[in-house]
Amino acid sequence: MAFYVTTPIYYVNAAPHLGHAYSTIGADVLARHMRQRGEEVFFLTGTDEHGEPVAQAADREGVTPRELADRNAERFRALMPLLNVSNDFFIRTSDREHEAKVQEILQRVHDNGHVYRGTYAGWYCPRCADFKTETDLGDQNTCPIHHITLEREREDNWFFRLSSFQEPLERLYAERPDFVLPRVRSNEARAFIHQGLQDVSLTRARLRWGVSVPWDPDQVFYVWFDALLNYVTALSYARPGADQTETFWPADFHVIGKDILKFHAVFWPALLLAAGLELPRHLFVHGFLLMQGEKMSKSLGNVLDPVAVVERFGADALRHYCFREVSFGQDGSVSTAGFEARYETELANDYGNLASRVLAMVERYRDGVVPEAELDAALAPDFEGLAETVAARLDGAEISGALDEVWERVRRLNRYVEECAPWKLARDEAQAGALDTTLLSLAEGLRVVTVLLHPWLPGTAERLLDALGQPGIEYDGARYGARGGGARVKSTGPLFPKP
Ligand code: ME8
Repeated sequence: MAFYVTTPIYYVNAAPHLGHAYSTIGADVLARHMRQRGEEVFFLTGTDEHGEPVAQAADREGVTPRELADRNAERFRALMPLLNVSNDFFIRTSDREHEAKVQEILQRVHDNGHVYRGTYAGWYCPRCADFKTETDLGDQNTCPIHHITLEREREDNWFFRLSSFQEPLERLYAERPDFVLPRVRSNEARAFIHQGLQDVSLTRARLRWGVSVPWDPDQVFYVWFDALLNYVTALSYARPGADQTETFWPADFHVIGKDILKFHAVFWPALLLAAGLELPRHLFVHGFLLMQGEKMSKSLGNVLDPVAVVERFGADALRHYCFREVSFGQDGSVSTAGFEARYETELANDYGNLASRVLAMVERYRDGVVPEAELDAALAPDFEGLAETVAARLDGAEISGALDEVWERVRRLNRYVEECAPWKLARDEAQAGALDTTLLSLAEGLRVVTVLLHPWLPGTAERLLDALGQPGIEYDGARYGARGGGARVKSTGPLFPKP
């Protein structure tokens, strides 16, 4: 079966920060898990390069939008391998193929009768690239997100008949309660639709940095329509010479932050319906990473640099921290101190020490070969149904919930070491059989949690499975008892050394 997951495409008006890394790692966890399950996966990320957010930032820096886009797109692209992110393609909306496909699809939307000429008069935030209603505005006509004073704009452009999708969208939300997850975000989208949908500008007259409108070349498409379409256009050219749309569309998950809910939960399905395309299966909407109580954002400047974190602690540590510290779907605070604490207590102590103890005991007591013995039945109930539970959680993109399930078992294995005290068994020849059972059970439990942890900790999991002499990460090996004894272990340095 095919599985298609996407991240938002990020504006190239500044360097990436931890918020961007967060969505991307979330999508990567789903992609890696599905590959373990043998699915054919396509995982897309990339950059959103048109519109005022980029044009104005370029102006401020005294470079052309193209120069700024080239510079920052490269930083986002380079971030992916640093984060151990396994995207299959990196789209840039300035790709010629993307632009051509946007023109083709939006021409069709026009020809299908969903577009008309009109005049926009109202408020617009060039940083959000969003049209604001009076009720959206903060004090003195400011953008409530960017705190900048907005101008009233008036321009002749082309409108998309969003209002005519009122009823189909209401039906969509009534029929598919899991179209938007978690449920609170679905309710939010429904409430927005319920207020009554207004038509929205499809094109901009005053801007040059964008995809030009085929039926009116003096205009460019409003950046959000150009951007949303990336999810479809990428499939047509990501693999040279092969159009993968049939295989992967509709997407299984668009992972997004709650700031861009309206665009994805309202504009996007309406646009797809207007273009005669199928709707994605789910949007998963996560919350904000906060720093000092505020949304981490480039305009507020309270950002953590993911590159610096990775250089100090490694990518896997960051991937683990994000989903342990903040429940995926909710807002939560992050900090360097919190990061260090979890690194120490969970990665270095809970997991890293467990791994080094198990490897060392097999080495010391059984010359480095995991004994062939009976598994300890005492651990069986703790692992019963675990792989299925983790898979079911991840089918709903519950990335923190799934990780919690596995971490409970990591802790269970630590308690098991203390309960069995293999160092005492080793002193008594009569307990040789019991020691065999304990060592096999520990090696097997450690192997199972490591296979399950692979989506979060891909580098660590590979290293540890190799040290256990059991390199496979396939999901059907994620059952306690799926492998027996006989493997030769080798030592590995500390998995999570002191930074
Ligand atoms: O909105 N916490 O791009 P963008 C969690 N180009 N996630 C965060 C975050 C935070 N503090 N800050 C950013 C755009 N993000 C458009 C998207 S999609 C067709 C076009 C993440 O660069 C989160 O996923 O402003 C959020 O939705 C996204 O970055 C916004 O990135």
